[in-house]
Amino acid sequence: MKAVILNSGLGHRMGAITKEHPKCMTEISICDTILSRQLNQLVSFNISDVVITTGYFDQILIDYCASLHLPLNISFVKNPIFDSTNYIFSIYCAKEMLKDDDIILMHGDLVFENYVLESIINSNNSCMTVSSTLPVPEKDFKAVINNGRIDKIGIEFFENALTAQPLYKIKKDDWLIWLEAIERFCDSGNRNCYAEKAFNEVSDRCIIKPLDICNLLCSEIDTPEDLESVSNKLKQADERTVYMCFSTEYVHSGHISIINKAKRLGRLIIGVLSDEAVSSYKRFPLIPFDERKSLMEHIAGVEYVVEQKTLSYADILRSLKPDFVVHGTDWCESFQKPIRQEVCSIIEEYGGILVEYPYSDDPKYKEIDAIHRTELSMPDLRRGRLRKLINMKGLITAIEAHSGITGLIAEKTTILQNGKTFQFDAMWISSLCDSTAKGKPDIELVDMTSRFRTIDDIMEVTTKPIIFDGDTGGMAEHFVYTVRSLERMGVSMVIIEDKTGLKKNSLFGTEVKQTQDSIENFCAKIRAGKRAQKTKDFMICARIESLILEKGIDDALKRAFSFVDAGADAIMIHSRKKDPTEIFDFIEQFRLKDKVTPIVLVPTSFNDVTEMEFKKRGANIIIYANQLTRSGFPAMQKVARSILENHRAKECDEMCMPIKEIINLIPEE
Ligand code: SPV
Ligand code: MG
Repeated sequence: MKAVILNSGLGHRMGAITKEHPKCMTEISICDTILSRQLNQLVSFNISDVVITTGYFDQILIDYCASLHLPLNISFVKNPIFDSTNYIFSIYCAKEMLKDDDIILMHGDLVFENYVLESIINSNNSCMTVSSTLPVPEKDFKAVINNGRIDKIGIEFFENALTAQPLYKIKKDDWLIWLEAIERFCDSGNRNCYAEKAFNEVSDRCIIKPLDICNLLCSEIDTPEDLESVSNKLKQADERTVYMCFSTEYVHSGHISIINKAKRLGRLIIGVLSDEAVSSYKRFPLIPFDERKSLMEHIAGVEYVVEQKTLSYADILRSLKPDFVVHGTDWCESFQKPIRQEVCSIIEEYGGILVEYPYSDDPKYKEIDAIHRTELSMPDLRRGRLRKLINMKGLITAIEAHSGITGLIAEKTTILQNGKTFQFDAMWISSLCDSTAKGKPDIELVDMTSRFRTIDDIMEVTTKPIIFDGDTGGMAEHFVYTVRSLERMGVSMVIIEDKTGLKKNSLFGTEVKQTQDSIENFCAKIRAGKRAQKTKDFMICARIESLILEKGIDDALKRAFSFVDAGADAIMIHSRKKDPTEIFDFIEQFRLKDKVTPIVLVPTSFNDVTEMEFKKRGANIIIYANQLTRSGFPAMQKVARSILENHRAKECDEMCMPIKEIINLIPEE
């Protein structure tokens, strides 16, 4: 693309200002003339070929351009009869240079802001800037618009006309038509009119669309009064703010490229997503908020950095009211679509503009992302993340996983609700579900080697922290080996229950024979486990079965305090009652004495209590212990029955996940 700047005119209406130099060299701010600003703008949009038509003070103009030392390839074409012709003839003089490319055509006295130039450059069709919000001028250029395209351009038309500025992008094919008309005009001696007069004769073939820039700055300077008003408008335009939000932990060339584009539009404010917001929709950030913020603060041209606490932009946009919000086009189709819609409606409230740049899906960026994912799944990083999440969020959630595929469901399921995203924070490797998947009863029959195999399957395809259901922990002498193995694998927490003998699932309660271990024995097991562990991240959680075995709250509390004294990093209190009262009472009384030890709950029975309520009362980990298993198997039974009943699979097809979705869930690399 080539730029053409028409600078042959006299600019006599500027009076003394243009006594010693052409109009385009008029200063419009402390650092710019009209021309230096235009040329710098072209440089910032990577347009390097420029044709400037000259006339009046041509050598001064040429020397001035050289003095700017810009990386531009400028060709100067002098209109030898500039004082007796109009710019139609200047274009005619330059015609041979203008036949091989799309062009950006502008008058030399035009001042416009970067977003206007960007919109022109990015337009897919030939276009001219018009404004639907500014009053239609008496004397200046107007464009007559019919059926979404420009029919006529001139000062004399009023019907269906909008105010228009001579800033165009003309695609090569359209330009050759217009240029031919210009040639015809000039060859027949018609050299003293606007070049647009020639366009008006071919507008049925040269398709130029109006590009509505509303109130953005794009004005010509014809008089000293124009100069004052445009300079003032320019000051306002220079104050425009741009907002972009990042969750990234590293900055690559793709980020720098979009930041540079955003900076062109105004003063760039960067929002950095809080750790909580990042982990709610993506994954736990390896680099904490403060470091990510500082990373952004050190990028040249970033005005300042703010924390964005939710994925939703609502609060931040309402408080900052940026003129532009910049984002990659990737959110048009991703689960962030509703976030985008919300941004659009909020900025509409105050007249902001959403600017979207193509999202770079360069494989090298995907590679960096994959490396990060791999890092997150490494034992050391995965293990420590549970504690960090509890500290960060106060209350975290875990869902059961018993295989690679259920692990992927736990890993990837994300929902967007009221501008916030929700994911499970961790995975629970339930003894009940692990046994059930193997068709075995939950009586510690599935041995540790097999249970570890399940963990390995899940770990291989996920990154989230793992809480392992260690049943009774077995004998203390065995438990120490379990602790070390789990720790080595990168499991974050083991929960062992204070039962002994043949363990039965707690949800059977007193319907089956279950024996609670003595406080002394169980404390000894906890101590042995704590002594055995090698890292400080690993957590041993003591699970108290007093309520399951109907021994009452006092027994549960006594055990809880003893287990914490023995070194338990967390306690789990279990109940199989629908009514949560005893759980609430336990938490209340436990918290009177112990404000810090995390409390774990498995609300399978008392399932009408919300996470918010548990958090308010002082719980820290909520485990959805068996819902994937309990929902998956009935669906399978139904499908199996349907095939038997119909002697074919057609009837059950609707109940089945499309193969494409399976492919989405399970990536190949
Ligand atoms: C499990 O999921 O295996 C548990 C929790 O231990 S519960 O089934 O509620 O006992
Ligand atoms: Mg269990």
